[in-house]
Amino acid sequence: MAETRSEQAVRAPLAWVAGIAAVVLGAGLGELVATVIGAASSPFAAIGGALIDAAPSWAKDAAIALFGTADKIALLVGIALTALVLAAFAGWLEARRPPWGRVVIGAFGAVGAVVAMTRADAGALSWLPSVVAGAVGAVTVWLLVRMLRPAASESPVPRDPDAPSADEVPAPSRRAFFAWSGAAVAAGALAAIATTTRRAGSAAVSAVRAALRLPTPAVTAAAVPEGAELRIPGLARVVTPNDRFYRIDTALIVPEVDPADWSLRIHGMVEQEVTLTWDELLALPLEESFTTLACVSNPVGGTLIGNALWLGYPIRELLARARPTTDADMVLSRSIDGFTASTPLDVLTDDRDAILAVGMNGEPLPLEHGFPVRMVVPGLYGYVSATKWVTELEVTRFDRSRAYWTDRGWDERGPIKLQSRIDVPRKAQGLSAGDTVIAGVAWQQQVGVGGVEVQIDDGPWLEATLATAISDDTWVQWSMPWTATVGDHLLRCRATSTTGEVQTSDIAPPAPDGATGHHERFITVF
Ligand SMILES: Nc1nc2c(c(=O)[nH]1)N[C@H]1C(S)=C(S)[C@@H](COP(=O)(O)O)O[C@H]1N2
Ligand SMILES: [Mo]
Repeated sequence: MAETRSEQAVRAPLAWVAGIAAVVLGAGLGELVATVIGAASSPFAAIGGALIDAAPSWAKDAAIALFGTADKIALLVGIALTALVLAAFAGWLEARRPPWGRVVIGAFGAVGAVVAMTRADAGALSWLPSVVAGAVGAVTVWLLVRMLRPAASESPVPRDPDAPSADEVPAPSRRAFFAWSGAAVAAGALAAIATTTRRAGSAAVSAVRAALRLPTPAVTAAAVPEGAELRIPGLARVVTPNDRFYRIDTALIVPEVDPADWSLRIHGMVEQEVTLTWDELLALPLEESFTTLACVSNPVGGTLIGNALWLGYPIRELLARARPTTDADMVLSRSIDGFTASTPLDVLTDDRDAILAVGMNGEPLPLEHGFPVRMVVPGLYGYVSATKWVTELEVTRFDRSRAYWTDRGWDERGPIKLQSRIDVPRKAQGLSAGDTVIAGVAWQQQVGVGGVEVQIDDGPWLEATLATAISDDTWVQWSMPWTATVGDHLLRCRATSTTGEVQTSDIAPPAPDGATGHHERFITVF
């Protein structure tokens, strides 16, 4: 059969090119449509988000350990590479077994559409970008592969036996094939680039945030004490600037929540459901407080921790309006993108500065830190307390519901453990012998740090000097003079809490309830 012969005639590498060009064009246009429909509908974002949610905890831990806060970029690159391999396969399939290449690409579009619709932040049209991507990809692969088929199969005239054999595509049509494939790739890439500029340039919510003026606090935090900041080069600043604050979340695309559309619903085991709008929240007497936020995934010596001046309203006051029933013991907070955290009710109703925050270091929350409203709760790791883009507080019980991470095996309560870290001397640069300083930070929010000790080369533990703490809810800097001698040295630190607890040397990984062990640093002195 002429048809069969011509199908086998297409060379595999050309078929791969056809598949890749088709998918690049489809994906690019799909992303472009998503900028109109809403970022959550992006096929990449939807599939990436679903993968993040579906991934086993060990994979996520490994990703954070391997890529740190670049874990999302790594995931997107991984998805893109996988898509390209599948695209090449679909091109090959279209050449060998039409119409299966088209069908495979179309099916991926359909899967993307279903995934996009099942995301927590899906809109009514979230399926559209994936369907566009799939349809454009399918049609394009069909057209491109067709160009690769020898004209013979379409012509009833028997071929001249001296003409190029059937597996040779005539040069003119091959040139056309490359031209069209190149055009498809270029158009897809252009569409993708347009997507990024559009997102960066005209993001309406960024503009709203930039124009926003937060109200003056009703309760102002005391100024950072003189002596809280040791000003040692290389030592983490006692108040972390917003643009240096660590970011950890499951959101592949930062949710864009317009304050005008924001509201918080408090419901569940309450006597009175409460709804709060943005304007209502800003009209309340807002309070400032310094709280150090820490991630449970922070390894010993890690940097997934930061300290900021937050502005917000006490959650206890809002819960008092809602009146939780006496058998409730947990608040499940939910963000606009479906993330949830389970916080013990008593933690949210005692007198600590557990707040619904709108401000961070004198500015509205940055988008990636939860704009317009997030929770900040001193003393608990972020995964059980610090819900960003929060829209819902459901009062419930630990034995009735579970949260995003507790569902994946992490501890239900998540109190922050006593920890300390050496910041200087820095690891990379060698140190020259002589007088220098060892310095770092230590923390146990809600409890407070009473002291830090340093051990050099398995010698005695030596008392470091604590800087003035801002409060028990923040980390505190510490330092110790050191006369460094030539050679290799091992530095170690440990904190003692205000209650006399000494930071354990037992080594535990971050999962399931936070890393323990002493931070150690090897240093070569020249
Ligand atoms: N909506 C949402 N909020 C979230 C998360 C998330 O994945 N989604 N991650 C939590 C975790 S694990 C931590 S450690 C803190 C980090 O807050 P930051 O990114 O502002 O530093 O946010 C918490 N709030
Ligand atoms: Mo975290």
